This record gives sequence, C-alpha cells and structure tokens, in this order.
Amino acid sequence: MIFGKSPVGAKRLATTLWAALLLAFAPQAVSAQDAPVEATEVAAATESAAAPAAVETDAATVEGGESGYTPLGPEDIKGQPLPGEWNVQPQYSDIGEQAFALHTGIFWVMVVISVFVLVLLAIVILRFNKRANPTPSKTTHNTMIEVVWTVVPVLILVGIAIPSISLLAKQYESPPEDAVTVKVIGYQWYWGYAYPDNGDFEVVSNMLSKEEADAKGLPHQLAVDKRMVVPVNTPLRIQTTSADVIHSFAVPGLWFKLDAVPGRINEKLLTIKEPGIYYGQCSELCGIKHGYMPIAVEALPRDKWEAWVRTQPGGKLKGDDEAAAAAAAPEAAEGEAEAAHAEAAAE
Ligand SMILES: [Cu+2]
Repeated sequence: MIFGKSPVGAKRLATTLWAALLLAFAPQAVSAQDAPVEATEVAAATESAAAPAAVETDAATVEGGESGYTPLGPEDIKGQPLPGEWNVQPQYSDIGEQAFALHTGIFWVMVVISVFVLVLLAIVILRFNKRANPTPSKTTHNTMIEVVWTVVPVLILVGIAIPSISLLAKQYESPPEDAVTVKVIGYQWYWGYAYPDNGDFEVVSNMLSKEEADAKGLPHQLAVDKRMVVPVNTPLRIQTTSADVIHSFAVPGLWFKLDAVPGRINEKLLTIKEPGIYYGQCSELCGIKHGYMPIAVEALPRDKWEAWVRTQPGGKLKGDDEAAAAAAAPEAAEGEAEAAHAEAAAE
C-alpha cells in the first residue's frame, strides 16, 4: 500500500477501520458466550448435587422448620468459575452484566486493532522489501491518511470512554431509600452479617470443615455454616466495616468488591438478578487465616427471604412495627374517647 500515491488505498483503509469499529461493538458476542457456559455449569452442578441433595433437605428441615425458609442446595450455586473456561464467569447483577459487556467490547476492539496492525505489517514486509520493491517511493506526506489515523483512534477512545464512564458512575449510585441494608463486618477470620433494618440481628458466618462441606455436597473452602441471606431483584445497601484489620468483601459472580475497613463504613448498591448461592472470598490479606473466611451470599425470592428473617432472633420486617402499632391503636383511641367522655361528664 503506497499511501502517498494511492488515495484509493487510504479510502479503503478508512472503510476497513469503520468496519472494524462496527464489529467491535456488536453485542451478540456477549450473549453467544453466555449460553454454553451456563449449560455446562448447570450440568456440572446437577451432577455433584444428585447425591447430597437429601442431606441438604434434612438440614433444611432442622433449620427452617415450618417457617417456609429452606436453604438452597448445591444445584443453586451460580456464577462460579469452572475448569476449562477462558472468560469471566457469568454475571448475576446489573452492574456485572454491564461490566462484562464492556469487558467483551473492549476485548474485541483490541483484537481488531491487533489484527489490523498485523496485516499492515505483513503487507509492508511482503510488498515493500528490497527485492519486491527495488525503487521505493519518496513520499513524505499525505493529508488524508494523516487525518484518518488521528481521528479514528480518537473516535475509538471516545467510544470506549462513554460506556466506561457511565459504568463507573453507576457503581457510585446511592441505594434507594427502600433498599434492604446488610452490614457486612469482617473479623479475623470470619464474616458477620447484620441487618439493622430488620431487628439488627447478626449472622456469624464460619467456614465449614472439609467433612461438613462434603456431607452437604458443597465446595470446601467456600461453603459456610450460615450464609448472608438477601432478597433477589431488590436493591441491597451493602455496608462494609471491620472489627480488627482491613478485609475485603468480594463476590466475583456479582461483580462486587468493597473493602471492609475498621472504624469506617463503605457502602455500595447491589441488585442480584436470580435466586442462588454466590460464593466469594476475603480479598485483602488480613492475617494467617485470610484464605479461610469465604463469603456465601444466598439470594432468595422476597417472600422466602422474609420467612428467613422471621427465623432469626429478633428478626422483623419493615411493616411489623406499624402493624403492631395499628393493632394497638384502636384500643388507645377507645381509651382516649372514654377519658374525653369522663371529662365531659365531670364538667
Ligand atoms: Cu479477611
């Protein structure tokens, strides 16, 4: 390609670049990857779940009783990395999906640019070496091509910046007022989950031993005795803090990571899109048992989550106090009326 001599070549170059850009932002790449991963995941999960399901149900009966809360079993584990995968695991939160799409988009931009540069290099090597092109062109400038190779990279960067900044802004969004608050407290070396809006009970979550995890068919070093139970499709106000050193609350399947710093509250919005168990790990070196304080988030439909809240000591739901007050109110009103009558009679 002799840039100086051939405006046709420059035009073709510009067309190729535009085609590359269009390809890069084609959204089907994301969904195409999701499907096979999910299929394998379900298959793998079902296989491992077949035997120990009975054990899980027993545990459920013991823990939940007739309350309507049944802990999810191994078949509901979602967003886990699996052997042989080469991409980010499937995402189960709004931000996760958006970030995964951006990640895939930028990946394809990089692929297209790399291939394009490689092709140009190959053309130069093959067509303009000393043997194939003994008398080289003396061209030094070509306005058209110089404008193109300045403007196109700028457009690519702007194209990346817009979704990137919108994603960043979305991650700083404050939770709405009716969000469910979970205060995540890091301890050396386990997690505590407090529910200040629901009676302020705290669930202490410890890792299961290998024997206990195997008995339930759950993955060792991720399975815990008590999970952080939350409602699905509901904005969650996750607040992190620590009782001792810095920990980090991270769940890759939800694209969520937030440091837990002693004496400080960090807050981030999270909305989980599907019921399931999502595993994570402490992601800040916090001492000798840093690797043994896994995170297990259990997302349940709203009514099941409410049933779980009622199984907790002091657990109550937002409407409970008002309902109790309303139940007491007619009596109080009656009492007032009687007093007023008595007063009137006395006069
Ligand atoms: Cu830690």
